[in-house]
Amino acid sequence: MITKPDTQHIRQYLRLYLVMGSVNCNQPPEEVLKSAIAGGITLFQFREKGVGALTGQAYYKLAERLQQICHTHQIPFIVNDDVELAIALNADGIHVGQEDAPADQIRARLGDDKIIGVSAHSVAEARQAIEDGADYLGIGPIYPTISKADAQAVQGTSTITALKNHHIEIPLVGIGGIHAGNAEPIFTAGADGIAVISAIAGQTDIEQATQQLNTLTRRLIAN
Ligand code: TZP
Ligand code: MG
Repeated sequence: MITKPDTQHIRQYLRLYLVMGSVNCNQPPEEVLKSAIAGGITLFQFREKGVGALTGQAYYKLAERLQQICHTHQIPFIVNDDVELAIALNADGIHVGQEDAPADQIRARLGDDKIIGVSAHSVAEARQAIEDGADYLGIGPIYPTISKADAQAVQGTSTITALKNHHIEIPLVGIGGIHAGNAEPIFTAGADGIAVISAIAGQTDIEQATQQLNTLTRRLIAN
């Protein structure tokens, strides 16, 4: 476990955010995560969802192993949706959607020292999440994605731009169909980072793909 980062550090953690579970991997997830860390990811979310997702003890054990790898390399370990798992593992944080409990209720269960991310698709949803105490917002899908069956409509960078126009200053990460060739507009619009599944987990050479995104996002964030 890490101590809860302040807002500026959360921005830095969001720069290159790997989201994945076993379903997204063509190699053992532990190997995918180790290679991605070697390539330079800054944050990790365990998202075990979709056809063939692990359940029960296998789900829990995988989460535990991935958390251990994150811990060794001081990468914060975020759990997707599952408050019970986040509590059981004493994870560094959780990421929830609009269909999940609001951030204030989750905070009451997890404690003040945890990172809470919320998916938001509009200025209204963003304002509510901020009021509820979210630490960062996930915005997407930016581009078409094959990794989320129930994804909302593709929005490009319009929501990020709208949030910035409303002077909403919470850390933001874009997600959905992002790869090295289309990441730039997301940073230009004002996001602090990109969250990806297939652009890392779906690649043959995970470390090299991550390195490319690492170099690119470092450059884009500096501009
Ligand atoms: N939420 C919105 S799009 C998405 C999630 C979890 C999937 C992102 O996966 P990919 O492969 O990077 O498009
Ligand atoms: Mg959810």
